[in-house]
Amino acid sequence: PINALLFDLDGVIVDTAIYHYQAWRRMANTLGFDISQEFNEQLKGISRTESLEIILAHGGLTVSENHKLELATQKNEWYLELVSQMTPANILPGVTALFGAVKAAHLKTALGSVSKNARLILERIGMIDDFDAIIDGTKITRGKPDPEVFLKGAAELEVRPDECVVFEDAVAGIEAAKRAGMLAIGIGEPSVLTQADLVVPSLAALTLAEVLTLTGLKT
Ligand code: G16
Ligand code: MG
Repeated sequence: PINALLFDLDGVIVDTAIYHYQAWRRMANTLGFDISQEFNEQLKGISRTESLEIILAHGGLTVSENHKLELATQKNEWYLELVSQMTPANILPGVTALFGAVKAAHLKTALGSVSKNARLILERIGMIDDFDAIIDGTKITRGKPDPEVFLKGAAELEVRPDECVVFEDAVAGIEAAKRAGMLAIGIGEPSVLTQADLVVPSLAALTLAEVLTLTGLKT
């Protein structure tokens, strides 16, 4: 049976992806190049340091480790300026209703995000007390697609991986969930999230009852 629901943050609970993109783009522009929204897709669910490496390679730049640290810090400051404006109105459609049903059914919930700012964002949107466990970028050593973030979530909730269903919008996140031995529901496009057990356009398109019938689909 499914006993726990694990949620990615960015792109599932809130749409901070646009803020990450704006902050990275601002940084790239100061370095003399631009990044497209299409390019940004591959950064979803990827850690800050790995994202920086991918962007620098895209711009054809080699910089010192010290300079990398400065760039990552500057990007994060710009990102946090955008996050500081967030309110509960930024919670994505369907999230509040699903959490209501999950609590009523006494199922466990965990956050599984590689972001080091996850707690701050949950505070801003008023959801910090809605999770039984919060696994974020400060608790893991390997980012998605490594399954660590979700395996730690299951461990903290004291459930087995095969009792968990993961909600993810990123290709790397779906891969992490499957490598963890969990069911994976993709939020986005079926043509992009090809490894997911089910793909929906948003959490608003899914009821808890539909989630719980998924066990039979497991491959
Ligand atoms: C999120 C985003 C990534 C971001 C990462 C690290 O992951 O999808 O784009 O690079 O967090 O964030 P920060 O710089 O705040 O530590 P997730 O797992 O929530 O989708
Ligand atoms: Mg995400």
